[in-house]
Amino acid sequence: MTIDKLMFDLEARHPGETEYLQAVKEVLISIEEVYNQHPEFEKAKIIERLVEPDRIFTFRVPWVDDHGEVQVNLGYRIQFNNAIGPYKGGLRFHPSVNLSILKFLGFEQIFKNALTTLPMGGAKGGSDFYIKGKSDAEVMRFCQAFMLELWHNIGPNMDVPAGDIGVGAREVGYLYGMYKKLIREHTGTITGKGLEYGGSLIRPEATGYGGLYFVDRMLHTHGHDIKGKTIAISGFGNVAWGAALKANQMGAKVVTLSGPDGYIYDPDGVSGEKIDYMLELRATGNDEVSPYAEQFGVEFFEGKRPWEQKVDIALPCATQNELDRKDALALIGNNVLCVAEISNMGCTPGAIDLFIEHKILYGPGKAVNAGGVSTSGLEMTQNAMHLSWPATEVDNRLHQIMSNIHDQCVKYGTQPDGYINYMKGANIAGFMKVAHAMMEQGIV
Ligand code: 2IT
Repeated sequence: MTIDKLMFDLEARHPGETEYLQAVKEVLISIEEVYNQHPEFEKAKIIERLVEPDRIFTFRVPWVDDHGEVQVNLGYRIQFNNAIGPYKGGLRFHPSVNLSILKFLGFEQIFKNALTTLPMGGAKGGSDFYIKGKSDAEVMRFCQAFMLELWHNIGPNMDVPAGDIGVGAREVGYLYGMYKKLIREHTGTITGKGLEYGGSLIRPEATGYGGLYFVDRMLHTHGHDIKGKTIAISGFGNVAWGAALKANQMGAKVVTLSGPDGYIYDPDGVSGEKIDYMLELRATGNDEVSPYAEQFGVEFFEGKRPWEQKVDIALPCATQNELDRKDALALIGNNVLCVAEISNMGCTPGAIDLFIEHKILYGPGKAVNAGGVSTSGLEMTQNAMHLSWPATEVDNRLHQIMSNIHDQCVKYGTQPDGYINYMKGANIAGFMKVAHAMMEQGIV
């Protein structure tokens, strides 16, 4: 494989899809060496097949707002790869959503899902619909219109969507309600469902919990204890919430949260009622963090990112490329111990290069945030068995899965000098599983 040639061809075919090209390039660099040790992969054009989705659906989503006006959004579902299980991955509703972003997310999802050890292929979907400022009735009508197009192409053994940014329990409920009405079956076709109709305990917390289990393992492996460490978290949603809850349980202190408006610094720690407050505020459709500063009398830094604060651990929990070279330099200058992405592709390639160069413990999203989709996989298992597990059962399994992912990263990512390159480890471990599955199933 020649990365330059592959990337050149891919760019010519998909001009301007920067996030997608970024995600592919990162994986190619990581796997180059092992790939070239397997001439059979090259012969079967594994890479050329893996980088193109199996299929992409794009559709128009017309709906009527509360003023009687017709609105038109775009909807997408990208079924990327189902070599190891049914297509699986979230739906993102956000104005930034475009084909490039969903293709990067779908591509990452293939390897993430492979790392979980559960039988799930990779997919992603969503819309440029913005939840902010919409009434409950508008959100419902939009979700129903979205599902009216999508339902033909999903199913419990075909493709199982879930939430992502802008798609939480409420949206999943409306999407599932319409799906069920159309198909006239109650199956586990969407995960992140409410507990009363097939959802799994721990699923709402799972991404954040899993992220902290992973960070705990990273620190432990390097002789550190998470207890007493200070943590900068970005974001203010479901992922940040679960991460803050678990960080507190583990005896660490979360000192920042952020939104599109800026970040807050809370030296006493985001804990207790403050964590509940964050969820309540989000439930009102607000994604800004400045109300927290007013409510609890802490400092608000308008238009800034939390990475300028001195902390032991940095956890991007918001969106892609939210931590760049400049942020990485600030963190390194402040002697950061560990940076772990709970968001997808939270760090830019330049930032990652710096962390690796400075031998900082760096955990990539596809490993660190895999707890969310893992618990979705456990929801699928429970639905297929027509039962629901108690919280401890789900949490224990989540714990085990995250430890296992950590150990796969160590196995494939330990460098000759002993430094663990978690990015390389995660990419190689995920890739090898998918590549072997593809090899055994022929040219399809
Ligand atoms: O990025 C992700 O892994 C998710 N948004 C969760 C996907 C899922 O199917 O639970």
